[in-house]
Amino acid sequence: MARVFSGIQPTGEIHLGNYLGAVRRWVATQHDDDALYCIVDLHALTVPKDPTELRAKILELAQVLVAAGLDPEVVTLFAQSHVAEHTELGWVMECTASFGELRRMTQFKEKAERSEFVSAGLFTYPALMAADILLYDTEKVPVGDDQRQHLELARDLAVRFNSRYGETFVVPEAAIPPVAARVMDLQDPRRKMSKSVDSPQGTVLVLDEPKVIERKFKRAVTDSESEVRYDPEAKPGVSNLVAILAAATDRDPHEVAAGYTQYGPLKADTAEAVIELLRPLQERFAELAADPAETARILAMGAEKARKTASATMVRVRDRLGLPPL
Ligand code: ATP
Ligand code: LTN
Repeated sequence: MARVFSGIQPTGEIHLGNYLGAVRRWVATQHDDDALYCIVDLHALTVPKDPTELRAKILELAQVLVAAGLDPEVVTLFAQSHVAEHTELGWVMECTASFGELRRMTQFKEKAERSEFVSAGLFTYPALMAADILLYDTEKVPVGDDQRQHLELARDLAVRFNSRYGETFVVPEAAIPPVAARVMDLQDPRRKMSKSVDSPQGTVLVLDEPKVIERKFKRAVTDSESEVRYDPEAKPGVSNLVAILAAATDRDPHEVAAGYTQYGPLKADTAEAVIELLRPLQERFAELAADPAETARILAMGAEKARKTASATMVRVRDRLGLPPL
């Protein structure tokens, strides 16, 4: 069984892009791999957050992940801040990465441009992400395409550390979905659906009520011609709808497109497929949300499992670096 690790930020609401691009695949492969899924709450602190809101978001995210079908008895589901080794190795990774390397990260450049206050943590974010991955001898990291550059850095840091101090870390591989798992915004289909961009009508949340989902799809931006075709370059809006319907019903997008001649029925069927896809998740979420103590127990159990591997890795790292043993 391959060791798998991935992370998701407890910021904003989980949307259809997170679900189709990441979470659904985590659920589908949970029995084939030895997987850890981490709610990266320390990464969320790179941008100032309201404490009450953050506390609620962490619980809600854990509940959504379990409601989506992740079984906390099968995978290790935990909060990053519960395992102190993440920050410890994060510092070591900051001392392994160069300033120039971090400065080249495109996510940093984009987020820094959009922000008034740019924290030092936003800059060193990829070093903490490398630590998350390397702590667990991770072989595969399932992420969306947007994380490719961060993963390359994690690999470079593992190789550099190993060559400076001797074999310590497994060098991880990215597992990026073969079919374009990049869900686009329904109002601006040239931009990916995102938690941190304000586009309430363009973002379908996994916890949206059926009526709301229906309305968002009905108002989705298409284009002036009326032909239905899967062609993301020339027809990004229509192709996004086709891709969502194809993903929701496990079909090929070209085959899906061939079944339609008008936008109206395509929108209606996509909305219905998404509503049906999310229905079981929404029902389970309602039960889990009613019992926050159970969610806290799940996270505590996950942290305990994660800590075992993480602390063994840190013993090795300290020894390699010449730091005194604990
Ligand atoms: P932000 O908008 O703040 O960057 P995000 O919506 O990208 O947040 P993350 O928590 O950073 O969400 O990512 C969780 C996972 O979801 C990652 O593996 C990421 O690659 C994937 N993901 C995010 N947005 C999309 C999308 N539109 N389509 C497919 N996958 C996505
Ligand atoms: N940077 C990622 C979240 C993340 C992550 C990780 C993903 C933090 N640590 C480790 C994979 C492995 C994001 O913004 N999606």
